[in-house]
Amino acid sequence: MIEETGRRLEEPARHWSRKLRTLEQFVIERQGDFRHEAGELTRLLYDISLAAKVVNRDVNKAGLVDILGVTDDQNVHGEVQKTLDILAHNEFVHALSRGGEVCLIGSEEQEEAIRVEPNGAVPGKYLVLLDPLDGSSNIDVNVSIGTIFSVYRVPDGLPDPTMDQVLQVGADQVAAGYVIYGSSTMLVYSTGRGVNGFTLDPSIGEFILSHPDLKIPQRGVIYSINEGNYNSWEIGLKKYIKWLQVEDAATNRPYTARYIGSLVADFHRNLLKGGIYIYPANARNPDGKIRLMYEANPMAFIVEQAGGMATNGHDPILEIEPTSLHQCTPIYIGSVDMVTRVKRFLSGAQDFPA
Ligand code: AFP
Repeated sequence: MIEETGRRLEEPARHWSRKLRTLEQFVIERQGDFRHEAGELTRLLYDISLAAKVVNRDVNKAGLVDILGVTDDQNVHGEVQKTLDILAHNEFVHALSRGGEVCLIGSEEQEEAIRVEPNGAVPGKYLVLLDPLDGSSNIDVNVSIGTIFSVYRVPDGLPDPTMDQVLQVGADQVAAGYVIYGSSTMLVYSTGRGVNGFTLDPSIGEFILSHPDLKIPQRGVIYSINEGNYNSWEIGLKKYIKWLQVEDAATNRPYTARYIGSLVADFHRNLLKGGIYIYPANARNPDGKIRLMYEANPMAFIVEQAGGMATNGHDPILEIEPTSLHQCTPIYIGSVDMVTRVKRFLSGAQDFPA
């Protein structure tokens, strides 16, 4: 476009910005994918992304707090970590309480469900379950951490439900996602029509579509598991891990071990590159350590939408009947070929010396 004076109005930078799709624009464009009232989900995802930006800012400041000892009452190591956990919990709860879409929140940081007062005459129709800061033991060593969220619709006819009344199998999630606070900050989510990833551009404060229609490779060469617990694993898992470590050019073995100890970070890497994340039952954690409702289910929803697989070793994660908000489950999640293979070892259909 040219002004009367002949000066060009369109600068190259403005032209470039037209190609960007922000999370908000994308969610609005894709409202038709959502089987319920689309505006509600748009608002809910907006609230989540806003809280994520605030938590991102605080996570980035954590190191500075460490060095500068910013406030008198904050003492460094364990305290900073604890403070960030609670801070993230508060941010997400506040953000989700504002819009009026949510009636109940379940958080890893709080034993009891949080009831959200209706914002007007009509109570919220959604239940949100979240792990506000997953992998928090990694905060003070500057390693990636994340937030995981899971969204369900509350069945009609339950205006003031209790958590027990609305806990549902993972297959009933209407949306799920995670935020990874890493070398860059990303938000990855699905409403059941594929998976899309957005990278936070800190200069404009927006999540920008960077990974459209994510698909996990069908097979990978990365396995992520805390091998320190080897001695207390079931025999099938021991055999599988030994099988992965044998040299065999035809199957690209030995595979590569990568374990950060942050589910979000390990999962995100395996989603992009192909791989398997395992947290099995062990002596200390007979039901595993990963929480079904706000860790396993949302990640299973994402991985299945990306063409991958998630199981507790026998059954699909998304079909496990929940019994309580904080229950744990063993989890094997990632590329289809790898999850299928480990299931064969667990069932005894494939054998190898442990
Ligand atoms: P924290 O949030 O307590 O650090 O737990 C993180 C987590 O639930 C998951 O993100 C890790 O993969 C897993 O625990 C690590 O557990 P181990 O330290 O037992 O390997």
